Amino acid sequence: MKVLLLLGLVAVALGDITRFEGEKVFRLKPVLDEHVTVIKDLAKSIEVDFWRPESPELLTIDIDVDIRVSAIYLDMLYTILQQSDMEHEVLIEDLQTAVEAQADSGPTPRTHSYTKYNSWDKIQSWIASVSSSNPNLISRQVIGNTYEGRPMNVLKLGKKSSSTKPAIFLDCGIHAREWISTAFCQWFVKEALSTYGSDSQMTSLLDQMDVFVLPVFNIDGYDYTHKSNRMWRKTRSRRSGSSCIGADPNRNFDAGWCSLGASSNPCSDTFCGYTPESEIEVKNVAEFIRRNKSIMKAYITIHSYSQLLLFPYSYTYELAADHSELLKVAEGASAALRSLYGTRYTSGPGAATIYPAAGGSDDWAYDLGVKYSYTFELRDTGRYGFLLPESQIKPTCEETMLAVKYIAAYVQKNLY
Ligand code: DDK
Ligand code: ZN
Ligand code: ZN
Repeated sequence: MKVLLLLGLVAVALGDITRFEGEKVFRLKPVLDEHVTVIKDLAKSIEVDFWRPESPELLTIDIDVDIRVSAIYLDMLYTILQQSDMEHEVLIEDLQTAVEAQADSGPTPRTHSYTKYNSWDKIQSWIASVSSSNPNLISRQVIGNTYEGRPMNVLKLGKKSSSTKPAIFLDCGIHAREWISTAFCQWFVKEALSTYGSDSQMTSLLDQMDVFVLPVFNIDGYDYTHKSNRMWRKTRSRRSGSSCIGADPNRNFDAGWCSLGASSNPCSDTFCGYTPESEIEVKNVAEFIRRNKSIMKAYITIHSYSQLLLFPYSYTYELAADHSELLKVAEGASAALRSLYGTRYTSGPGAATIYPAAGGSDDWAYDLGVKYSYTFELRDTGRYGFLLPESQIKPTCEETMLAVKYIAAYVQKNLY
């Protein structure tokens, strides 16, 4: 009894972190309608965490499905796979081992590092110091607080000017568990500050335009992935009437809201929220972009994983009015990205390239009038999934910089 009590106290003190011993990540290959039904039924009877696509509503035939299943359900899964004769492979043998292998070995640095996955506390103090490092190039503003009350800082990068400049909005960390995304925004800020004046493209970009960077969109969720559950995706908002927490911020924008590829079930990982912009983080960003609508020329949002460069639409299969131009720029950006390490990206409109998904930030920004609207899905294609090792932060960010700079240069060239 005393031991139990003690263990309980220790767990509370440590903040009860979810462990993943014996859990596996599978890639299933449904090639028959029956296979799709089998996976959907499975999701109803046992707990399945969908990694790609990110919820059972999004399943279709001939598209690989990555799922996480806990140890207690493995026997059942194997039986079902055998009975239905569905091809599959194991991507991650033991998730807890993979979680632990994600961080580089060696001591954890006390300070912020561009080649580590930093906690929110470290990112917050980094925001404070980096934003006061060079007043001629960077400033910050708070666009509102998260559900749990954390301030959402937007960093404005660009040569100080008395006139208002055309701008690009870049956000990272809409989804909590996509840690490589959050790492990229920090990398972008570092590169902008350190290459201004030496890199002619960066210099001209920041002379002519401002880049607004939101380093972590879903701060509450991100903090939760560090302290409690590495696999959390959504916000952390609560409502009386449901015991399930959070909504998917990338289903909560007012763009064909909750019509397609989103769930109205508060317990789903793709829950669209109770109303458009019900999530305060989404509302804060939408209001900031609406307020600055006249200067916003591009919107870029960073996710993982799948190596895709997507553009509108995702809420409909219809092609965007600017489809051919958006595709041309995406293909140029993907080629630039590939030139560094050979990493291959696929580009195309969201609905046809990944899956239909209404309520996304890119579709919303595009319909508002921000023509160059892009969603990146960074490395990898499933070997590590969300648990991309820290050793890949540098190469991933370097190659992604080339694509983002390609888009920015194109936008800049077509300003007037
Ligand atoms: O939100 C998603 O499910 C993925 C990133 Se994890 C992107 C879907 C396509 C863009 C949505 N407008
Ligand atoms: Zn995402
Ligand atoms: Zn993703």
